Amino acid sequence: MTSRLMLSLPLLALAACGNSEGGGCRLASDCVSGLVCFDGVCQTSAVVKSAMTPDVSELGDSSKGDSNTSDAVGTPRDSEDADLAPASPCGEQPTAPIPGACTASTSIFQAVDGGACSEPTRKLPVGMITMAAEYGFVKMSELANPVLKSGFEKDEIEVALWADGSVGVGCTGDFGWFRADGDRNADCTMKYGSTMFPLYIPAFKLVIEIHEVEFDFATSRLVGIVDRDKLISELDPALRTAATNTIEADVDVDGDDVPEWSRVALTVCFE
Ligand SMILES: [Ca+2]
Repeated sequence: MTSRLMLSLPLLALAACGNSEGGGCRLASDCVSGLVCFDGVCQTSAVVKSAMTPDVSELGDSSKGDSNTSDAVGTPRDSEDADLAPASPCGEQPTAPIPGACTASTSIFQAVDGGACSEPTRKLPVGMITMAAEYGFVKMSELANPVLKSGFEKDEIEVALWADGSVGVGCTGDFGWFRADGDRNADCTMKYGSTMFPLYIPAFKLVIEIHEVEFDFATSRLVGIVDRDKLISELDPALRTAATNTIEADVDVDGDDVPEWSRVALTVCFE
């Protein structure tokens, strides 16, 4: 009992003081009152808010931005192949067409009562994610992309596709998205599956759940929708107003003609 108390006292003292501006942090509570923990550093909310509010003139200048993200990158030199297989901006991917060699799913992600779960046919780690400047996340993509890039470079983001049978262009095996082994439930079913994608943003220490996901193996493009109110409510309180101004609602999910969710498009590249 005594030793526990002695251990916890210095921790309490740390929490009460907190780091000043520029100091390291994991959570807002690691910083002194009034500062926000962003990208591992205690910062004033004004600094973070300005980072979340991109210069509108910059957005205007890149008027080709929208078409760039999906089309220009894959501009084919070989126009004959282009119609058959749209190029992925990721380059060569492990999910390219398998000529006549698709193996079927064996239902390894179906619920099993008390048995051991079968290993996936393949696990494909994601090597990079880029958020498109499209839909409700046009402004957010400018902030998110540098964070995603450094997150992958520092191995802070782990997400993989687990396959049951052959997946990729032309094959119809089953698959799901996994951040860790724990994303497979005890009965062998999947926490996220193929229709939900867990997008971890290291600077926010937050997993954004993307719903109604569709992933195109040929173009590496993933599109889905995000519960905007839930996302904003999970953010550090100091960032909520800025996020409200940054993420636009563009999808009406309950049919009252007022949009409340936000569509997002990602390019998801495997290693
Ligand atoms: Ca609505």
